[in-house]
Amino acid sequence: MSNLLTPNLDKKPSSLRYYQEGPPTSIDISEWYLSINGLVNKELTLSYNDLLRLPQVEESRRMVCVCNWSIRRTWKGVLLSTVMEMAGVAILDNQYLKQTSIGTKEKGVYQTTISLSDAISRRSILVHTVDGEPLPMEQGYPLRLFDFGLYGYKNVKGLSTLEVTDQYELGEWEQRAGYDKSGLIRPKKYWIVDLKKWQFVENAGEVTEF
Ligand SMILES: Nc1nc2c(c(=O)[nH]1)N[C@H]1C(S)=C(S)[C@@H](COP(=O)(O)O)O[C@H]1N2
Ligand SMILES: [Mo]
Repeated sequence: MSNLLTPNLDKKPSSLRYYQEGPPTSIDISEWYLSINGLVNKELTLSYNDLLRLPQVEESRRMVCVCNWSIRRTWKGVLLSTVMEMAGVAILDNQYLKQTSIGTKEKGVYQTTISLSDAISRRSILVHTVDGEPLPMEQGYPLRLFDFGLYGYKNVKGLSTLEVTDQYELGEWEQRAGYDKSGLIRPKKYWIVDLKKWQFVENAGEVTEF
């Protein structure tokens, strides 16, 4: 399992620093479902075990935060394309995916909307495991949708609903933070946590060159 471990993980900025609505204090996994609804042919309600029984992928990919740090880790889960196929979704331009977190009573939910066709073409993953272990609560247990071409604020932790929609809107927390709607990773200098150095990223979108 050691090849799955992220170097310098202890130097990663705290998850709680960027957790706007905060992680739920506890989750009864037998009560948790991922709902997939909206412009679908078939609404889906998937349990944690349903997701674990679907075809899995495990990939080393880099996530980038809008506040200029980045970390490459090994993420495991189900391709977004797998569940979109199951829901009978035709992948069209001008279709979006509105993600909603489980959230907390005190601070409500976190929501963000991304382009569906871009997310599919970038092999987005519904992640349940990182470096061989279930996601810690602060990092999105039980499930987190990752489009690795987008900044971290577009990857909802503690996911509960995916709605296919034709409305492309900025979420309330994103608005409060002053974030851009597309969330596409921009070329600039980032602190690369796992490599312990600053590195310039030349191209927009997913960082694949290191
Ligand atoms: N539900 C939810 N998911 C979220 C956020 C949030 O506030 N709420 N913050 C995002 C931001 S800005 C970042 S950088 C990452 C941080 O992920 P980490 O816990 O793996 O560091 O989570 C993202 N996902
Ligand atoms: Mo972030």
